[in-house]
Amino acid sequence: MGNKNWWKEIVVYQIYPRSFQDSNGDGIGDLKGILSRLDYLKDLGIGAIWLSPVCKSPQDDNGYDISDYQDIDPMFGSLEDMELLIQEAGKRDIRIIMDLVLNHSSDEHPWFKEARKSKDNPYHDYYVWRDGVEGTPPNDLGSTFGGSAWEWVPELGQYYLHLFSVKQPDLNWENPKVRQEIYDMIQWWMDKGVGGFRLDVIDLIGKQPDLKITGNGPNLHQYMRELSKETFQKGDLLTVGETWGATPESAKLYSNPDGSELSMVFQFEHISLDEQEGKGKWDLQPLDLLQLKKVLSKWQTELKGEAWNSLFWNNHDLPRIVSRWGNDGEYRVQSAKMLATLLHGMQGTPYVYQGEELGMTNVRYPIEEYRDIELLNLYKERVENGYAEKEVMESIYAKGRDNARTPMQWDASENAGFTDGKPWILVNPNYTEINAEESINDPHSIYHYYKTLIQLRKEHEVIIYGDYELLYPEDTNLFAYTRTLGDTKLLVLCNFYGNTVTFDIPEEFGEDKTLLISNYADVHSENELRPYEARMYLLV
Ligand code: TEU
Ligand code: CA
Repeated sequence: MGNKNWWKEIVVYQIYPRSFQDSNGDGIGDLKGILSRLDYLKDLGIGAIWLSPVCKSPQDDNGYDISDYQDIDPMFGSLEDMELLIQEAGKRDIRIIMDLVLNHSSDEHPWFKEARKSKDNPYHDYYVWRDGVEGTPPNDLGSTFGGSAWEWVPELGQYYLHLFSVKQPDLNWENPKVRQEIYDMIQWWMDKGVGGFRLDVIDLIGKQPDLKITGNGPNLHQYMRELSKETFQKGDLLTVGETWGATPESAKLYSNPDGSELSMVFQFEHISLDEQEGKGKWDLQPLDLLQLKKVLSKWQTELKGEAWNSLFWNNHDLPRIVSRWGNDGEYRVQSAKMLATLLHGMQGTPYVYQGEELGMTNVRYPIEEYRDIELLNLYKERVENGYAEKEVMESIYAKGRDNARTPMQWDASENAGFTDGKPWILVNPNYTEINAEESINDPHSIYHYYKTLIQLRKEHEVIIYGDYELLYPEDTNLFAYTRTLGDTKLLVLCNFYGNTVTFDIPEEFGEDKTLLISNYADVHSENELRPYEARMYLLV
């Protein structure tokens, strides 16, 4: 594959291994399970798989707490299984993108076990420590998972920093030894033939905790450039950073076309639009479509020619988009297809999260059936602070990360074909109607719609490289835009809601246009869109 822009032209599929396919009956997905589903992924047409972490981990944060970066956790399989997966995926023109968690390790990593032994241990400064007095943390920095970001270690008389769980101590990127260990580890994975890396919360590695700076620290891009030069630039990789604080300006550094940092980043500005101003993910407000149009269009136009977008609605941390911003009841199929059309018509590399192609939905479980540390900590914190349990549960139903982590729904057999054991988390009860087998057998399913969108991207360069222009910016129901590449134009029309809307189709899309895809069987009227109706036209 000599095409240096291959990562701009493919669609990536994210697998959350724990919930994808179990092969040995322990109720937990594993690498052999993924191997058994490679032909399903090949048929879908994707070009790379982003694997959430499978390295050795005590699983405090489901693998985002790594205790050995160069070995596979036995619950997922072995290094040989990983090497076989890389090889078998490669035979199907699918690259494997590893999830690198470099901001923190597990507290069970040998480095941290050494570091906490004494202040003069050679590994002590692999982490972030501050002298202190018990009960008086260095400052009020908080952990994303609740409580203080500082944990007291009595035998040292010091606190260590953990921006996530207590079992996820932050690595000290100011220490060149830490950086070199990381570069050596990445090179080791590159030598095994991985096709790229997803970099967990990479915008935090420049943190200055004494100044209470966490994201976008002053040395961040210096570290990014060194990391890229010492590793990624020595290969032909897709590299994507998770950067919650990215702006179009910083994205032009992260994904500079000169390759000095990464291929692209996940920015989350659109994802935060249904949060109450300054309150965070659990305090909800309805999405304002005009805001969504403004934000997504800004990212389309401001990166043009200077950086590259990722395109996503879902991942393992986010609720299912058809429940969040679609209609997972009467119009589940139409709205899931509309959301897919809206995203896959844009410029950038699209990411499909496992089950998104089936229109999998959120769940509403009793609290004891949830597993995610983030939402369980939230529940405890808010109920203890007097929030009505019903209100807390509504936040969890809407935004809890376990919405994305219920097992992949393969068929209507017990546990949706995910496991013949007891699943680590309940399967969504709607698996009898929503599953891959049913979708593959239904030519009008969301699955076949995704397959067509992925194929259209391969067939029409305008979808990959065309310039974006938003239409009807003030329309509060219609999200429509064009893409232009030379004489070729694409028109994407999406009715974002469940009422019928009328509009005037742009004159230039008069007669000789071609309908590429639609989520209704017919075109009732060119200047009308039925509930959640989406259409993509080509003009050459
Ligand atoms: O996520 C970073 C992060 O801040 C979000 O997960 C956060 O939990 C937010 O509430 C999501 O809605 C990354 C990984 O994707 C996540 O799974 C890990 O838990 C986290 O980092 C720590 O490694
Ligand atoms: Ca298993």
